[in-house]
Amino acid sequence: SRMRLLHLVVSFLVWIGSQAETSEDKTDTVSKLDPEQFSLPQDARYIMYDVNRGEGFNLRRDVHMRVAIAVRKLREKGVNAILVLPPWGGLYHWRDRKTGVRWADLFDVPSLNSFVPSIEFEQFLEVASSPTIDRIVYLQHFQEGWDGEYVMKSEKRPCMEGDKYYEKEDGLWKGWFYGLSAVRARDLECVSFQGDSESFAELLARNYTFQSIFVDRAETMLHAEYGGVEYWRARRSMRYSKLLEARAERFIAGEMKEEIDAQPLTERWEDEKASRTSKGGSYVAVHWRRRDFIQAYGSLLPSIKGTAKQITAMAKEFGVKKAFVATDAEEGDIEELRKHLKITLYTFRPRPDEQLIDGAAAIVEQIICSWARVFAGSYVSTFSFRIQEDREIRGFPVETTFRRMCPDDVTMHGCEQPAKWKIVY
Ligand SMILES: Nc1nc2c(ncn2[C@@H]2O[C@H](COP(=O)(O)OP(=O)(O)OP(=O)(O)O)[C@@H](O)[C@H]2O)c(=O)[nH]1
Ligand SMILES: *[C@@H]1O[C@H](CO)[C@@H](O)[C@H](O)[C@H]1NC(C)=O
Repeated sequence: SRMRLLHLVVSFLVWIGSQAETSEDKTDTVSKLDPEQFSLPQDARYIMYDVNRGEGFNLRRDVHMRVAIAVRKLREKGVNAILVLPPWGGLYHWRDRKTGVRWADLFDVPSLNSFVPSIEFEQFLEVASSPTIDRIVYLQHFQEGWDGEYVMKSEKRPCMEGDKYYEKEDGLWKGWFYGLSAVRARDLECVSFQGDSESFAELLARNYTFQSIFVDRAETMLHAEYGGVEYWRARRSMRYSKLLEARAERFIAGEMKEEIDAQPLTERWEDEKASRTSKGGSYVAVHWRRRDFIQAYGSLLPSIKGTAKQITAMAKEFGVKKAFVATDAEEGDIEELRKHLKITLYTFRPRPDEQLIDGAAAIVEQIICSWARVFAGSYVSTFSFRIQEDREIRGFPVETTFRRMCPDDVTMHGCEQPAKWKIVY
């Protein structure tokens, strides 16, 4: 554990060093730390969070950005706050039922760390003197609703439901801390909260002294500016793990025999520049969300035949003969789709010996979609939204990105196209 602690301190010094290099960058003064006045872990404040249990992976990524932005704002207020990355797991859509998945298995943690200091939960447990968190703050709504106008407010209130998820044992609170059974919390309080990452940072700075705090139902906190510069900075720092990027590249080159032909990522996300010149491989990509979405949105989604028709039309429009489909569909449905298509259909399925977890395979599919000549997503799917963002970051023309698959009967259901959340720098 001493070795690991040393490793953590070293990575922090590296991180501080990387901040120093960018000292000309006037927009990025927040994360700068003075190593003379800063020692680990004494004056650090650890912030961890969780999201409503039923929420899926890609909405959780969005909540992560809200929290990361809040932690940055807290640092601007002079608090040496460090974001603890919540292990992934217990997700409804992951059929392998994996828990305790580290962020490093899916994302580029050094990149996240250069937006706001971030450590894995297991590293937190190593630096913390005990696996006991100071306080759980359970965010809830105001029971009386929001009275017409939306104002930022927060107030400690009796728990409406928060205490049902925790149980007191030997004077400490027990609950779901990412499935790690030894973790406890000293205090639990419920806070009725109506506000964004800015007002949340204010609340933390003003009302709490803590060494470690666990914010439950973090999705209650809204974005201060959805689609604004800070949003995109957080999003750009959320790069995928290099291994998964490489896996997607191998698939495109090896299986699809295509070239990527997109603006390469710069070494650091901070150096990325606006561009609209990427062409992408000569294939169309579609996110074809099935399973629970069919129950939820039924007639707003295309049938299998309708899907084939739209893929064919899009391939024709862009003059390509290959299609990649990211999908959670049953194999039988994919086979049927293939029968309706004259062009070659590709799907990504990892080999068993690769030991790629469900969550990682899904990301590989997202990456492959993000490098296509054109992409069409599924209606209101956050999985699709994240692909659109990746294409914005990678410099694709807007008209190749913000599309969706339409229902068969457009005259009856319409086919409103997705909002164009264009990247801003
Ligand atoms: N491999 C793979 N998995 C997918 C695909 N679409 C959805 N999934 C899985 O299902 C999950 C979908 O949940 P989210 O990531 O929350 O996205 P969403 O489409 O908004 O779904 P909801 O959470 O149900 O609203 C993904 O994270 C994957 O685990 C796909 O095209 N390929
Ligand atoms: C935070 O502190 C202020 C001022 O002391 C108080 O009015 C407010 O109720 C507190 N909020 C919470 C959520 O504890």
